[in-house]
Amino acid sequence: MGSWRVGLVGCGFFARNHLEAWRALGPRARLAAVCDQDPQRAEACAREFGARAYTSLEEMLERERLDFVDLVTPPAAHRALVERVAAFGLPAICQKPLAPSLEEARAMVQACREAGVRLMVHENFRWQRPMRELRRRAEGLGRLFFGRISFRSAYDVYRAQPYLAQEPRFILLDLGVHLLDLARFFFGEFEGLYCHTGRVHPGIRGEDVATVLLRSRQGAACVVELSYASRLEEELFPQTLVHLEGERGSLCLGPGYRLTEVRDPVAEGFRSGREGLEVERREVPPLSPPWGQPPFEAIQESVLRIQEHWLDCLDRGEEPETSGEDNLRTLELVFACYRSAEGGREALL
Ligand code: NAD
Ligand code: 89V
Repeated sequence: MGSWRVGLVGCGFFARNHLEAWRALGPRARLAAVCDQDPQRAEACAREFGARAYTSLEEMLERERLDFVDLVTPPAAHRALVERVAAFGLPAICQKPLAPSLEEARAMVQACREAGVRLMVHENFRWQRPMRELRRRAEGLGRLFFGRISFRSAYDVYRAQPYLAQEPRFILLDLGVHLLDLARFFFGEFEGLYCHTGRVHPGIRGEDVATVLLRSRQGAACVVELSYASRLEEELFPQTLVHLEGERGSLCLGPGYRLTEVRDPVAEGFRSGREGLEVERREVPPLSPPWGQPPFEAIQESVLRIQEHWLDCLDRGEEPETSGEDNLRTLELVFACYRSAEGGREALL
């Protein structure tokens, strides 16, 4: 196992989680340099995390001997940075969404393929502990025929991420990308979808509510719900609730990370009625990392897990789960949602 030298670009709101995770993953990873176009941000980060500061990627690449680059900049900056890192011959991690358009995302993936370097999209929701637990247990449900993946909140996401209020395409691209990736994680690939979107908050540009009905290649239906306008009795941010039904039982991840599993212990395939069904309830809260802070622990833990996965892949020479190629299929779902919502009809994949 190596000690991998990391250069990180983009020292804003979310980078702190990456930086803390690299620190926690030492000595397998060693932060060598940070870069931000804002010199004060770069220097503050460099001081706090013991790295050298740069204001240009070019200079950082030329002066440092890096093993890979971790990009935590806004989506509009991703393409130029990923392509430059690839041309330099280094692997890259790029934050989600990979790009603001499918064309740009495809060009980035192609550039990495042609340069022969690995690209992982930092698609972290599937690395949340309850999601891994659901996926493991879903194997015992037989053929899945229904799912609901729901994120409904009134959390003021614009306070820490004010740029989200200015995005012409907001919740599907920023948050939907996570839940659509979860849908693929549980159900595999989809062949069609319907989507309805809306804007409730009067002071933002894009959509802040969306409902998607997906049809899987195996014939399952999965509903994905997204909202930053839901004033509910209990504010659950950033919990994602999941309900899965299969031929032999169901799984339900509810508020407070309560997981309920109902299964038929005897059946091979489908059996009618409730007789003999077993019910198991347990809690699967996130295991907060050392820097974890409420309410973000589930997300912070998933950052640590996906970065650890990247190091495992580098050690073993393997492709990460959410490689650039893989993530294109998630982004295809996102843009199919916009097509469906704008055209008022099913969008085929
Ligand atoms: P931010 O605006 O707070 O920080 C971005 C930083 O990048 C800024 O400091 C900016 O100066 C710098 N930057 C921009 N272009 C640059 C360039 N070309 N070279 C060097 N520095 C540059 O944004 P954020 O909220 O930290 O979001 C960054 C990324 O992280 C986005 O893609 C966002 O979607 C993603 N994000 C992911 C999660 C998650 O759970 N996976 C959560 C929040 C944000
Ligand atoms: O980009 C994101 O993933 C954020 C969230 C708050 C959900 O982490 O918007």
